[in-house]
Amino acid sequence: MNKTHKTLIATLAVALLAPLGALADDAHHKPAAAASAGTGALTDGEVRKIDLEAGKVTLKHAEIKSLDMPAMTMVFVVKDKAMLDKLKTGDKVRFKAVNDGGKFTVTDIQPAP
Ligand SMILES: [Cu+2]
Repeated sequence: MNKTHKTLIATLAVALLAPLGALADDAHHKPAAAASAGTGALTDGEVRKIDLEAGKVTLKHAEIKSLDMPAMTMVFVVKDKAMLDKLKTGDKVRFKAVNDGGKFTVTDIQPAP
């Protein structure tokens, strides 16, 4: 094997391996799946019970990152009782909740798309 051949093989090897390296590199640097971060993020939930008098709603909800809460079923207070008018048990919803001095309060709720 003469020098020219060695150089050619080395060049080919680089040409073949470089794209693989680039792919692997790309995988490592991909941003974490556009996290549903952001303060306006809504959480998926399902209405389990509505208490119009008390202004409370029981929701089976997905993880709420902003409240550091795993998925569960729990009672929320609603900011405005009128929010309950458009809801009924079994509805799939998307909502936003805040921790208002220890009271988990729904500030926005809408039908799931
Ligand atoms: Cu909860």
